[in-house]
Amino acid sequence: GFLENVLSHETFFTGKATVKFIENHPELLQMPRYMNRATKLLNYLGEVAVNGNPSVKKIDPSVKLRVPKVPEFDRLGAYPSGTRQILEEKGAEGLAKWIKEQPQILFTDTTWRDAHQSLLATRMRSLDMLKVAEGFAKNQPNVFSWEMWGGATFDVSMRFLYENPWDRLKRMRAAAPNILMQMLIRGSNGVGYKAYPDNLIERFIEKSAENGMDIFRIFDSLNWVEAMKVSIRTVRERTNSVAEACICYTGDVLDKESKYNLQYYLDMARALEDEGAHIIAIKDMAGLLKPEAATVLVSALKETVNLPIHLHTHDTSSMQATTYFKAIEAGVDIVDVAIASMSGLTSQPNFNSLAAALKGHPRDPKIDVQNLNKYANYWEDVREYYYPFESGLKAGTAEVYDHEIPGGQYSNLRPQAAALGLEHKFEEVKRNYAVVNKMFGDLVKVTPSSKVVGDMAIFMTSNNLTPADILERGETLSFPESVISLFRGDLGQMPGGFPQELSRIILKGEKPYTDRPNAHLEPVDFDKEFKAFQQEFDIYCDELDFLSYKLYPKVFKDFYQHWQNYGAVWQLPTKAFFFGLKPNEEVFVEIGKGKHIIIKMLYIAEPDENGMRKVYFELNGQTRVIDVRDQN
Ligand code: 3PY
Ligand code: ZN
Repeated sequence: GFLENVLSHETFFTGKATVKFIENHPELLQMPRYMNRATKLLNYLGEVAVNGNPSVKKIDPSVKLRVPKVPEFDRLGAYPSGTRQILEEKGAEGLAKWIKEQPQILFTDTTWRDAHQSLLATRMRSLDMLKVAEGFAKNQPNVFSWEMWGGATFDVSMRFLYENPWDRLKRMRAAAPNILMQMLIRGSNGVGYKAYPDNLIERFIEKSAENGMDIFRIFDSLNWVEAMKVSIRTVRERTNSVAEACICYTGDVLDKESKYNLQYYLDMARALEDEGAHIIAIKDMAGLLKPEAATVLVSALKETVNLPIHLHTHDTSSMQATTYFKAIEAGVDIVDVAIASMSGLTSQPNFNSLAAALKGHPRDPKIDVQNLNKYANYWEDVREYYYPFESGLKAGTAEVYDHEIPGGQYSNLRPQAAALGLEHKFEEVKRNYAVVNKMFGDLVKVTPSSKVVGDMAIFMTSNNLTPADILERGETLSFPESVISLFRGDLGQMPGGFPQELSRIILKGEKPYTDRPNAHLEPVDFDKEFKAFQQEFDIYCDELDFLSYKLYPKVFKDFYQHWQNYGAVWQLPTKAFFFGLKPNEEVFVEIGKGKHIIIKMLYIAEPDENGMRKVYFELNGQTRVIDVRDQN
């Protein structure tokens, strides 16, 4: 304990201590804090040893976990200059100009966000990213940007990883000061699933930029430009960052019958340019952009707007590398890729293979593929630890052109259906997804609108309903809350409006909004509410925590409580975090800068008459006992 530390300190021991002693050795006061932290981690490891990690439904003892090998890099050497320096020197508009003028194809690496969101239910932990972040930034300075934040990472990191999402941003920023960091933001829905007050979105963007975010990829889940304006303006006017505005791609641009035809996308791109976007992104969240369509869309966009074009897709069909080649030949400026072992299927196309295939091409990205392959090996080994979150999808599927399910949702939908006992009806869920899309008037399907379509598809499947049933018996049905909310206008308006008859049935007489849902929300009173927040939680909770709380009150509360009980569990190695320790297994944990502890679990005792078990540990060689309630 604390006293022991003071007493055993050499100065004190040898009688040379003065009244200034403690003042001169503040580290001694730190000791009880470290011990307290270590105890909390034992609480966590004890809990996982007895009851498991709630995210891990089944442990597969046959999975062999290898120790991922971090590729070598120059720890003491300077960072080569990269795209971040271009932004710093030239500003957002200068960067956009640079992108357009330089001839190479540029790559955004999504390994840090969309790849694991789409393959592993967003479960990648910061610790596994940070091990390679510095080296990757030093070894691969030609990468345009890392997509490493936003989307579902914000809530998942608190909800399931018990990590502070802001911490990830700050640490990744610090680890890669030469590379542009980018995030996905759902316009007026922020990083959530509903509309937030405008001033909360503004503050969120400002704080994200202040803490290191360079590029905001902004979209609206119904492609409603109105709902993107606050975000675009905030990035432009209150930060030095880049506003990358998305057109979400749906259907088939070559289909003359579709309302999402070429003219539609060109008009939208022009509107976004007028609004002040620095870059236009084609956000192909389901991977529907076919090769020929890419030629047509990219060429037309390049002629229509004066901005760089950034293409995002998912490889669910397994065709998207071909789409990229066509897009590259049509002049697209940047494409999104994921490191080989985290690529393909519902994730992005393969970074390594694409970079290798482009060697000698006039737009050769000049990527060191040999080195990149070492990172693929690292991520391959890391990925094994996340096996409980794999979707089980084994090959590409042409069905995606029919159901149009986004990559990030696809891997979630099966477990969602399974949780309701509908796994054997998954075919029907997918078919109903397309049926609902048609019934709702053909809408853009991306978070959160895609979630609504998924909820309705599951609702219809589990109740054996057809569209005709909905029209005939709709008055007697209680629709999922998300469906009512969509038709009420909580997610905004869609091109052509919602089908009126269906709207009447779903809303049961309630009047929908016709304007922005955010216009109906009370602005946040930051000064007043922040004080109340600190009183409820802790004075150490800062304004970033306050933003987390305002975006996700319940999730933040649970995260905070977890942190109080179990401490900084994000410091635990991934194996221990998900699977716990086996008897006599030992882990080494960095609990502060240069401060390590060694935890060994000895054994778990039988439960007593109250269902409590004692879990025996060794903490830095000393035996410690933790009491855990057996929930099994
Ligand atoms: C998200 O909003 O999280 C997405 O990835 C949408 O594609
Ligand atoms: Zn995506």
